[in-house]
This record gives sequence, C-alpha cells and structure tokens, in this order.
Amino acid sequence: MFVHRRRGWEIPENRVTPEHIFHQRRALAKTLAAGPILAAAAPLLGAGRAFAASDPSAGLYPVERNPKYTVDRALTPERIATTYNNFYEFGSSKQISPAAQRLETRPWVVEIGGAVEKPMKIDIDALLKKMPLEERVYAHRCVEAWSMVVPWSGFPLKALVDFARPLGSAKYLVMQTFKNPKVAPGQRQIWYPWPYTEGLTMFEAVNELSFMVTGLYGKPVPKQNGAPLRLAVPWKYGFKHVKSIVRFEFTDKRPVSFWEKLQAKEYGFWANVNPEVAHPRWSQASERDIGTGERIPTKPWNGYGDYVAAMYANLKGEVLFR
Ligand SMILES: Nc1nc2c(c(=O)[nH]1)N[C@H]1C(S)=C(S)[C@@H](COP(=O)(O)O)O[C@H]1N2
Ligand SMILES: [Mo]
Repeated sequence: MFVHRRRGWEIPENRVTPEHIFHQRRALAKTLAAGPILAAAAPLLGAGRAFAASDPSAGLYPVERNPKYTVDRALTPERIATTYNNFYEFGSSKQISPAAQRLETRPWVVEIGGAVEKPMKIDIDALLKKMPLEERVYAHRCVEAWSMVVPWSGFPLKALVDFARPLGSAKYLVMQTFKNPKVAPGQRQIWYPWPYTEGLTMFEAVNELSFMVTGLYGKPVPKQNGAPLRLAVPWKYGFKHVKSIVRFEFTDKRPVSFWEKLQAKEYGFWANVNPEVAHPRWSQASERDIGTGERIPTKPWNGYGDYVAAMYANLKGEVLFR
C-alpha cells in the first residue's frame, strides 16, 4: 500500500524508528543473510513447515475442495503466495514472512461481542471443531494491482455468524487483528491506527462467498498469511482481508477501517473490485499475476459478480469501488 500524504512514514526509517527496533532489524537482516547456511543444515525446517508440524490443527488438513469455487487461471505457487505478503504489523515491505514467525498463534482466543445474544470467548481449536471446513480456490486481488490464485481452507463466515447469534439490531460485523507491539514491530509505529480493523455489512458477511480462512495449500494457514484466522472476500480488494483476527463485533455503526482512517480518499469501506474505477493514483484496469508475472485484465467484482452484484443494486449513492 502506498500512502501519499506527507506523514511520518515518508521519513527515512532510521529517523522515525526507535533505536532498539532499528538494531533489531539489522540483526534480522544478518540472520536472513545467514539463511542459506541454516537451510543447508536443516533442509526440512523451512519456517512454514516447522510451524505446520507443531500446529495442533495440522491434522485437520487437507480438507475436501468445494468444486463450486474455482478460477480459470493457474494456482499461484505456494512458495510465492507465502513469501510475497502485506502484513503491516510486521513491516511495510512484501518480505515480512520471517518477521511474522514471531507471532504466537497458540493459545489463541477469539472474542465475539457487541449486538449478540451472549458475548463469548472461544479458543480457536474449539471453534475449528464446530465449523464446517472445506477448501475453495479464490482469486485474490490487491488494490496495488497484483493478484494471485490460492486454495484457502476454512469455513463460510455465515457459519460463524449463525454460531454468534447476532441481535436484529446488528447491521455490520467488525473484525480486528491482535495488538501486541512486543511481537509486531509495525505496531510500535504509533501513527498507524492499530489494531487493524475491517468490517462488512451483515448482508455481505452472510454472502456465500465470505470465507474465514484457517488453512492454505492443504495445511494450517502460515503466520504471514494471517494465522490462525483471516478473512477472504474475493470480490473486494485485498485490504479487506483482515488477518490474525482476535475479535468479532456486531454493531449498528459502520466501522472506519485501518486504511480508511489513514487515507479515506483512496481506501473506502466498500472496496469492491472494478477495472473501470481507477485508484486516485493508478489504473485498476489490469493486474499482475504474481505467479506467472503476466499482466491480465481485471474483471468487474474480480469475476464474482453473479454472487454479489445484486447486494449493491440499491446502494448507487455509495462509493462502492474504492
Ligand atoms: N492485519 C492485517 N491484515 C491485512 C493486512 C495488514 O497489513 N494487516 N494487509 C491486507 C492487504 S493490503 C492484503 S493485499 C492482504 C494480503 O494477504 P496475503 O499476504 O495473504 O496475500 O492482507 C490484508 N490483510
Ligand atoms: Mo492489498
């Protein structure tokens, strides 16, 4: 994401970063430089692999693929989808996967509150046992005009909504990422409105495409991709896909999301994919597939119009495509 008002993040990083973090980064850079040696010593212990083996949910995967959700493009290689990421909690580059390994994803408690019959806290592994797991291949289109095609595992968000039993007054579902600046260096950059927050209307939340991701490529979802629980709403830009969720809140008030707070003219609430509506600073007409490197035309609603366009028929006054 490129934010372009003159703000703290445009100052060279050694001036805005507290000293100790700057030194930690240099230490990390050294560790990375030593990578090939470590890799040679332990060829089977790539970060993602080691995590999958120790994850208590590892035995749940792979789950059966739902043939209804496929994409007419090649799957993005796993290595690429798991090493080219946006996760600002761990840095603003795409290469945050090593830093994200510091996130501890067990125990992981998910809070469900706001306008519900009974607020609750539930452990992720207990939740996984209650939810109907399946695999879906979805196209994933970032607002920065790159995209990938990935096999997510998880469950329909509607199953979680039914489980939460929201009250009739609920109009929106707000989802929030963890906040722990001790493990997530990005969260020490206080000019960002942490924790990362996103939301959907209740109509969107119960749409059949809205999916809670718990796995990727037939394994638990890696930390850098939002373990242990992240959202996938494939007709919307990638920034709606909030990662590493700890809280669901049902409310009658439209939330202001992370990027909207930073730059409302560029990143809105609806964020539906539309090749004809340019971002203020670049075209959205095409996208680069990060697997093949090819530039391909972007589809309206990212190709999912049959599932979702009707939801917006009466919302013409809204800024739906940003
Ligand atoms: N908590 C959190 N969630 C996030 C982000 C982030 O920075 N923090 N980035 C978003 C953006 S811009 C994109 S494109 C996707 C990237 O998901 P991926 O790394 O699995 O491809 O995550 C989204 N979810
Ligand atoms: Mo994105």
